[in-house]
Amino acid sequence: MAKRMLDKQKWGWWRSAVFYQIYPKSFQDTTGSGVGDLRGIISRLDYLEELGIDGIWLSPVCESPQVDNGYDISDYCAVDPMFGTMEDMQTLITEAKKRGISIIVDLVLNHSSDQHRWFREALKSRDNPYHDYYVWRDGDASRPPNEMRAVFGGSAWTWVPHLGQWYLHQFAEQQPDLNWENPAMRRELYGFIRFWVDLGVEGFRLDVIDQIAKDPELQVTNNGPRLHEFLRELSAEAFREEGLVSVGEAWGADTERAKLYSAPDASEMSMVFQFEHICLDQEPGKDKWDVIPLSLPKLKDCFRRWQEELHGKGWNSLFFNNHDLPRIVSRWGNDGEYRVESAKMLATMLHGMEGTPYIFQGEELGMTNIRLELEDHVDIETLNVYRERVAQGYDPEDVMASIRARSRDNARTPMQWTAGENAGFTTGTPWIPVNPNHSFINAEAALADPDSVFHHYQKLIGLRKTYDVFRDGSFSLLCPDDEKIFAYTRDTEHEHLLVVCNFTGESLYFDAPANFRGAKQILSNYATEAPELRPYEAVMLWYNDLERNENR
Ligand code: TEU
Repeated sequence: MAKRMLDKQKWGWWRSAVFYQIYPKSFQDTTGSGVGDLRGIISRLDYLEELGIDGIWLSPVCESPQVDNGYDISDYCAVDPMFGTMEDMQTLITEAKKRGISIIVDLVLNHSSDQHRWFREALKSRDNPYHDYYVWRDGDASRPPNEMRAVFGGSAWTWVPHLGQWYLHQFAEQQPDLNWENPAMRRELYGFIRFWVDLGVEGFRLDVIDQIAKDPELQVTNNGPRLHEFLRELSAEAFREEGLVSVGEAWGADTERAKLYSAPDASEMSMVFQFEHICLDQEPGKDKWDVIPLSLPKLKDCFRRWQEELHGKGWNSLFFNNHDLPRIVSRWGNDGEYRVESAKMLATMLHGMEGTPYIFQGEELGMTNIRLELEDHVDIETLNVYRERVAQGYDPEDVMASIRARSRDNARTPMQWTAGENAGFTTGTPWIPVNPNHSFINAEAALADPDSVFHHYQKLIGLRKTYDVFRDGSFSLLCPDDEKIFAYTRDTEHEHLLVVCNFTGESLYFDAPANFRGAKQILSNYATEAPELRPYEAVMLWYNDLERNENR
């Protein structure tokens, strides 16, 4: 299918686009260091062009001590030497653009690294001009200001004896939170953003943007009192003028908030990237490590609500995977016998909806979770939870079971390019183990097989560019209580799309709505048609009632 280029001068081009997330550390190494690099990404642009994507969300490549794999930035305007040089970055932007691919960079504006010049200055004295760039509380060493916990474990406060103060960090101790109440700090951040705009990037993914407006007294930092005011200023100062795409990561967004974030007047951001559909398998009051069974009706209801409420009023991201989440085929699919079918089915279900789809590297190959021993894990969150839970008396075997299901390292194993050594990712020693299943799950094999998961994603991307109903259609959920089938329609005035997905390994029957009788099957994950829905089968039917009437 020939790639249809989007007119990126037009506001809202990203509503017809499909993005691809690259986690640079694990994508392609060209130096033998065992860590992916920018030249590696450049060498794989043809592959991404063939897939058909319109933009790359690049996880952070700025200078960083890598305590949290680059989400701890020590210089916002420098490329970490581990990934290459600023020249490599420039080449990546230019080469991607030639292929119709925009580069969207990750902005970590909620916190910096403790190695950032600002924080080092801030530590010098309470009167240092940079001291107020961070969030401090006076007190004494014996008792943190409150009970707030850090996402990666322990208290969210760290004591600095020579200042007699605590500083706030919602994530690791080495990721002090920035003080957005300070206007000089905010202005400096906008300057960094303009630096990247001048370099040629076409948008930004804003890390934990709902956590920037803090009110630590409340012990909750999501959706703080001045959040939307800050976002409007950020947008006006840094990207609204040029119509650059901006994607806000917001774990705390409900549909009402999301409408503010992604209002069509572009006063805040282009779209919201929220996680309600991901957190459904988490019980209230428990955390993600307490794995509970999945409920398809709950998942459907969640998608229905977001689809209905944002239609015409906001814009959502569509994703199942990113660098923080386990592989979807190992969660909602079947990573054994029906890996290929279920990977395609999940993609079909997601890409048929309203929003901008994101493919996380390797998802287009149907990459799976990995089974690692504790000593092979790298992620700070994973290692901390093991330590904490075992100390609390949990059975280490149980803790390992939830780590295998939930660890972020599942997403971070190297991209599987070939069946050869280290999956073609590196000639050195990979920084994190390569999944042994690269012997049969790899890009080389996928490209050679017309029925591969890769080619299914390629078709989905092509369909989104062919039929406006993918962007514009209103959503209606069918059979909401069915525990095995996810089916919905999308409708514009004349175009109609039906998506039917079997979430089980059984054959099932499904009665398509009468108006779809005789409609064209535009996609399926089986080579032949059958009266029943086979294991993990997914189909898309489409018709345009104007064309139909003409044919009559
Ligand atoms: O993630 C935000 C975030 O809250 C996650 O860390 C999430 O809570 C966690 O994965 C759940 O287990 C962003 C980045 O995507 C993540 O990689 C960073 O570690 C984090 O922010 C801090 O910058």
